[in-house]
Amino acid sequence: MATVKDEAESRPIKCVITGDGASGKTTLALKLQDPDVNIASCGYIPRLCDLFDRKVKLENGQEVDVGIWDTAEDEECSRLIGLYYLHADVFILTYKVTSSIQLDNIRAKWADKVRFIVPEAPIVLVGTHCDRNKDENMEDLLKTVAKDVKASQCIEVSAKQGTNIEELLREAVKLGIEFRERGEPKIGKKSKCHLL
Ligand SMILES: Nc1nc2c(ncn2[C@@H]2O[C@H](COP(=O)(O)OP(=O)(O)OP(=O)(O)O)[C@@H](O)[C@H]2O)c(=O)[nH]1
Ligand SMILES: [Mg+2]
Repeated sequence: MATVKDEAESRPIKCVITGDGASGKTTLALKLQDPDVNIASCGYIPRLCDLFDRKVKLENGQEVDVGIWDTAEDEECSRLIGLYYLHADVFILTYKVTSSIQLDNIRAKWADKVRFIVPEAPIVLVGTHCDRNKDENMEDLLKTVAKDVKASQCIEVSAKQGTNIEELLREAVKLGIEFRERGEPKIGKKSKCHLL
């Protein structure tokens, strides 16, 4: 007979995407769910918050169910956002590589919000829109922010061009599995930024 623990362990990995408005969360969630989706013509109508399911095959052949939770910076969603964060296995915190303000807001706002609900969960800092020119000083700021929020990983992606989308998903899933299995991700040990 399955126990409550077994059921908890067989839940899909919960991956929550959060960050400033217009930082590319919904576009990224759609692309993570289906790498072949044509963002420009998919006809998706954004809602408050949304959940997308996907199966991911890891390098070791293991197939993992993932729930990708998109959130919005909307006023109504802000009130409920803690509920969306509950039981997350991994957080993707987004900022546009063209905006040092959005990156700074990760430290000033978003990391505290997620750590308040799931203090030890791994955080992946994701610079979106990497098909565009970066803001000056971004690399230095990224190093500081990643250290301050104890990010487990930093990746730049472009949902428009499909850059690093699968890499991000596999990395997030690995961190989520590790967090769930051991309950102690590698936060605080090292903060490595892979600008792929
Ligand atoms: N050039 C470029 N544009 C992108 C990329 N990802 C998203 N966008 C565009 O950025 C805009 C905002 O993207 P959304 O995905 O709606 O942003 P969001 O974070 O979900 O916004 P809220 O739901 O309002 O918080 C849209 O016009 C997207 O088409 C990208 O990788 N490159
Ligand atoms: Mg959105």
